[in-house]
Amino acid sequence: MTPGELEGARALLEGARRVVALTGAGISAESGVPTFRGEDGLWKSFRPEDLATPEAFRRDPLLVWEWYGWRREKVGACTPNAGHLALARRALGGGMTLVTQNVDGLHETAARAVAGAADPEAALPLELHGALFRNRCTRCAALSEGRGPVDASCLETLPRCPSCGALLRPDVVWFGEMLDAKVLQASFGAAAAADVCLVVGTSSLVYPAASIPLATLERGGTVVEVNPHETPLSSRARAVLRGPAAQVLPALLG
Ligand code: BV8
Ligand code: ZN
Repeated sequence: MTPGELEGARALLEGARRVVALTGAGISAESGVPTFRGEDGLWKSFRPEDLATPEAFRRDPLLVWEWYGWRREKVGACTPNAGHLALARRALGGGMTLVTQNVDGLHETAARAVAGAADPEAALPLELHGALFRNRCTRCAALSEGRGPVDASCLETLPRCPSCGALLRPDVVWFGEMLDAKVLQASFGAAAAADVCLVVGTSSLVYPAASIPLATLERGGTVVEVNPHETPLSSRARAVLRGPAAQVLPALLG
């Protein structure tokens, strides 16, 4: 990333009335959260179709809960990095909608840290794929907090619904499942109205999330990509900043 590229991207963002920021697992990499398809990728040791699908959960709820229990422990020890904080500060200033594919909750933690006693609302992200630390009942859909350790040693010790006693699941969107219609509509609506879509730390492989920047492009907006590596979106970006989010975002948004 050259100073000229950074200046060009800064000018695009400063000139934008409305910005949508779309983030993926890469923005949390420097917080210690493993990405999905990187070297230490989560999927490396597991295959998505083995674990992050409703079929897998029906077939082997113990294995799926064991994986999510491990992720909760790992992610629970992570804190937002300078990239999350820079985005939260910019979003609190107004004019930016934050949309994330991540389920780690680090954008929300960053929003509350930056807002302090002020209202964090403007920096709370639209969570396309749900939340790792939230449970949903497989029968009555009641939501509950899911932070503690998960005992996946047998069916009897798996998390149960406090209201109806049925088996709980992590409140995330699995492959083959629909995303929340309201969240999708808000995300695509914001992208269609945006002058710039800032795309940070995503391989742009998972749909429909990967279509969000296209909604900005279709309305004549531009894309700025922050990613150390090339992605299928890179060729559509007006500015590409090839660097890690925790370094690039403070320089870009600071
Ligand atoms: C659906 C939650 C259908 C669970 C996740 C074509 C069109 C439409 C759909 C499909 C299609 N083809 C296939 C599909 C189905 C599928 C899909 O897109 N598959 C892909 C693999 C091709 N989509 C779905 O199933 C979706 N549902 O379409 O429903 C439907 C329709 C009608 C009726 C019924 C159903 C649901 C998708 C959601 C799946 N759930 N997660 C959980 O987390 O446990 S997806 C999972 O991947 C995560 O959410 C993650 O966020 C997401 C995307 O990955 P990334 O975030 O991009 O992370 P990745 O590791 O891939 O990349 C990291 C990037 O960061 C890299 O580029 C790297 O270079 C960069 N990076 C690394 N370090 C840094 C960095 N960047 C910056 N700084 C750094 N330091
Ligand atoms: Zn229930």
